[in-house]
Amino acid sequence: MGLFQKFKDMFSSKKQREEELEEMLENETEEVEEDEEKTEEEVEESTEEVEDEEIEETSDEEEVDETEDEEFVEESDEPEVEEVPDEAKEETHEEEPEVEEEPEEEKEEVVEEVKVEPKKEKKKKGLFGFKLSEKDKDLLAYDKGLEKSRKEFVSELSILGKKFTKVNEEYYEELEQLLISADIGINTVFKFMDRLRDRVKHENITDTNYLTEVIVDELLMIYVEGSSLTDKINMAEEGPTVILMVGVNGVGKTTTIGKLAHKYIKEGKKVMLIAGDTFRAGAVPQLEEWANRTGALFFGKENTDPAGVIFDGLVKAKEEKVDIVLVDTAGRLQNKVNLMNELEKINKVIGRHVPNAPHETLLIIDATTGQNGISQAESFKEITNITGIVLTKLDGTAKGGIVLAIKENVGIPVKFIGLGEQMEDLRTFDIEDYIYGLFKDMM
Ligand SMILES: Nc1nc2c(ncn2[C@@H]2O[C@H](COP(=O)(O)OP(=O)(O)OP(=O)(O)O)[C@@H](O)[C@H]2O)c(=O)[nH]1
Ligand SMILES: [Mg+2]
Repeated sequence: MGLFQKFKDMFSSKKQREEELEEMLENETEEVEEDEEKTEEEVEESTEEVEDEEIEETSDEEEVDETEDEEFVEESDEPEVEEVPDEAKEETHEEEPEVEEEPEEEKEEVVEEVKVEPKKEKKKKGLFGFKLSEKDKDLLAYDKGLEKSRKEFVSELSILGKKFTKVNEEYYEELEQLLISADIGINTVFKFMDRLRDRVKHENITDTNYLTEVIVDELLMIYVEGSSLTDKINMAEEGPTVILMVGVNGVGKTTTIGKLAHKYIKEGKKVMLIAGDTFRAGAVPQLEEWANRTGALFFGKENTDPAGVIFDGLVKAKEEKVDIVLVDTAGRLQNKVNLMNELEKINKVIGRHVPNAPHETLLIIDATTGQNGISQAESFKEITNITGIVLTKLDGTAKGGIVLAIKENVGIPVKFIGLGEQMEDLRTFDIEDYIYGLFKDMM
């Protein structure tokens, strides 16, 4: 069975690793539960342990309160506990509802109560904490982010195979509907159905269960076919790499910039965010907040000309020897000519300042908008030179088939996918992980 079998074999190691991870997760949860039953000293010990790990893990999450008293911390070895001067106690009570009474003699007890907190943190973080390799994180992020598509589309497909005992017209009609509702794109679906009918005739297939495998095989063929499109990000050989983000309102441009900043900073790069969306109220501070959260440099001014801000930002980026500049833009497509002119101006400014820049122009598409997203991609392609697509909010849709439609209709590589709202939830698009995330229940 062609590709299907090949993938099945190829994925056996992924499956095995996934099982290992699941087992680890189970153990981790048990471990935490056991922890909760530990005696007081044990709790104290384990808290120290967790804390060490926590400091590394959460240094960029601003969890450690810097206002706490150093002496007190040394004594109790517990950064989460703030010193409570007698006169300030009343106030603290309001902020910390768990701490009810706090006379001097009960302080010890209170400290213990608060000390239990890092354990909860550990439980919540589970496998996404500090133990996993990037590859493991990919596997789990794809698994979780594609759950909706997998559960709906793929299980519907299996049900279809069971519902019909024979391949007939009615079966084809339901299958066609199913593919269309998964946002595979009408043209792709028609082509696919023609190919499938041919194959059924040719190989004389009558068994619908077997046909389900053939369908997956054919879908994989579309995914893989001619996949010479590169998903690599074009990096500058010298000076800053400039990445421009475009896309209509609310698709996730600013969030994606935050996620990319986090990714590159983790890789040791110096990153600057430039707020080229100077018009929408709140857009500039929103980006600045991402800069603060990720530790990126920031450049932005409200109510000015975007090209001007980008110009000044790039001067600063060169001075500061920044490796990667991520430029946010306003998401307006109401007037195509205006948008085209503005992007042209922005591109000129960038190109004049940094040779061969922008190195990437990434179009952000919200996967939950389905075919609308495909039309946006087609429009933007006419307006400017899009070098890659970031498909966001895949975690919020059962229509994972949109990746296929983009490939067939737009012909621009998907370079990243968004699988959630957090910094960690951006993943480099990997066709194997994607296929596995979608079809693993059938493999
Ligand atoms: N579930 C989920 N939500 C996402 C993802 N990416 C972005 N979002 C959410 O989508 C919403 C819009 O994101 P923004 O980054 O503000 O979108 P934008 O394109 O910058 O919007 P404008 O600046 O208004 O044009 C926010 O609530 C994000 O948290 C994703 O991959 N998954
Ligand atoms: Mg924005």
